[in-house]
Amino acid sequence: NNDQLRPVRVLVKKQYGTMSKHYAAYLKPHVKTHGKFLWASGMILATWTVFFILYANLFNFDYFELSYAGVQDAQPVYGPFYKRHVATKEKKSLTDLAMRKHRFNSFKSDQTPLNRKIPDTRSEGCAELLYPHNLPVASVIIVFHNEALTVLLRTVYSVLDKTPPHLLKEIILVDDFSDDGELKTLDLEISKLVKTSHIRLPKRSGLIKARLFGASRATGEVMIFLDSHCECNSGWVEPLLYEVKKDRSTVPSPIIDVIMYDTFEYRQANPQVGAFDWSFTFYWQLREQKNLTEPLIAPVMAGGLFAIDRSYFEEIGTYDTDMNIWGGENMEMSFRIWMCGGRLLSLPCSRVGHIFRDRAPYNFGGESQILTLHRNYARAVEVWLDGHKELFYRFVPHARDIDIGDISSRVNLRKRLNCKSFDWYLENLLPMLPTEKRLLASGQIRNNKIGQCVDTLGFRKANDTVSHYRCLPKREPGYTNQVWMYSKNYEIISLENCLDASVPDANSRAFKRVSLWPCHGLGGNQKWHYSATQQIIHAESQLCLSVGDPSKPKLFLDHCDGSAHQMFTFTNIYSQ
Ligand code: LR7
Ligand code: MN
Repeated sequence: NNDQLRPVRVLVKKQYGTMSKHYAAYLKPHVKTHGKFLWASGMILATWTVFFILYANLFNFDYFELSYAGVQDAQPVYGPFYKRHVATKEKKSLTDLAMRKHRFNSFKSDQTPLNRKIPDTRSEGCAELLYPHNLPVASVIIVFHNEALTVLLRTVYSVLDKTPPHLLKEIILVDDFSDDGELKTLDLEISKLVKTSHIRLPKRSGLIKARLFGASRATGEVMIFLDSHCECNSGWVEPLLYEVKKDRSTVPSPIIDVIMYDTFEYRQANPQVGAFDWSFTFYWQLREQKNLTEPLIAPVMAGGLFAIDRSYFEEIGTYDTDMNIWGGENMEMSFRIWMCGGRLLSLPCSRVGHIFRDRAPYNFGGESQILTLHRNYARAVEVWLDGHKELFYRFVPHARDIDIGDISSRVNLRKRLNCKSFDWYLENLLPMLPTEKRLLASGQIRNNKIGQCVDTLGFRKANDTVSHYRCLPKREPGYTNQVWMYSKNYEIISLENCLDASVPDANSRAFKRVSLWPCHGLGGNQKWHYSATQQIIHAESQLCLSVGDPSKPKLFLDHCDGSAHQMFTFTNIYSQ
């Protein structure tokens, strides 16, 4: 009967277009069951997919159990500013706002659980190591000025979660006179947490004094300092405490992983240690390791993240309390610890993430950042660098003119502790850093024909082209880009990089551009002879450093022709 067939015909038409009634009738029972089955299962699948996507997005699975903090249920914990629904357009403007305010994407942080999971980045073999149960107990000290609330809370949550309770005495937050309203609810948030307290300084003191204030309140055997935008990783604390327990004059740091300032992605860092150049710019030196779990000898600490025995911290002279706000205290402390009998380590088995940003988001208490920084540097230099301070001043000339105040108590401290010389420090910890004893010449490299100086133009990455520029007086910013050191290994060094040229094809009259490359100490493309005729000759190719040909790069290699375009003078030549 036709009435029963009608709806089926419609269905069949929809699916197969036109086809004979006869054929449709033949297909009828088949299509009917299939269609229903497909439709039903499709709907079920679609419902589940939609549900899953919503669920996974709204209720991020990516969080840990707050087991150590006493909260057993795994629940995502969001900061108080967490908003679930934000339109895409609004998202962008909130992100821009956050970047301007904190120099990292604090809006992204507000959208991320405080107890999010991060990958275990410890070096291979670390997770299997066993540590003694009776390690010293730690006070964690975190100083901050106008930190983003959720970023600060995540730092604290990660300490609570990743530190076995019997090893954590307390967490001391020191608020360095923040004036950001966002932090009003901090006390309330902290009152929900165990072992955590919060003190507020009565005036802006800078991170050095703020840390000292935290230290004065600490009661644990070991103090661990952290920046206020960190995340501690699995097993971070045991290796630190173990090294201090073995030797109380060891000051270990974790390997500092990277929390991306824009996406908040947590990334593993390579095993590396701190080093510096003559402008006191801190940089990381990668270290090859045979045994991946072995501690690394660190010439200097980055400054923010380290563990130290509480009584040793006193004994070794805490900090220079006349350093202001930010910067240089890590250099001073590193020199002091090494030269006065202690040592600094970086531990590949201890991992803590840190948000690195391009510049400070806060003011420097009414002074310029560079003045504060250079004053702090100069205080460290005058106390610790002995005869080597001239090299520092060559790169940071205006630091010489800064009033650095009284340093006598620090000089006395050095005497009292009977500390070794800076020569000893350099020989043992940074044998590659050029010193006057290791130099033939230094200063600006001036070409007399065009009256300009060889200049890095401020680029310091490997393979950046080197050029020339108007010779700058010492006081002008950019002067440092024209300071070179000509070493007894015949390298021409700018800070930690060397003038480098790959050898041009032997039969081409080709020039080659001259670039910067990390100094390798092997000669080769980094070996230059300074001739009595003032030529700078690339040893490998026997070509001369040249300027003044408009068809070529500003600084290039060419056949030596004795012209003034290939004659250079150094500011200082050292008699041997
Ligand atoms: O006036 C201030 N008061 C503060 O309490 C200025 C800063 N601070 C706080 C601030 O909120 C933060 O928690 O001090 C901490 C460090 O300040 P950052 O994060 O702006 O400094 P940074 O990470 O750029 O700088 C590194 O060098 C500094 C030199 O003074 C300190 O030693 C930092 O602790 C140090 N950070 C690290 O070592 C982490 C790894 C970075 C690297 C390399
Ligand atoms: Mn920091």
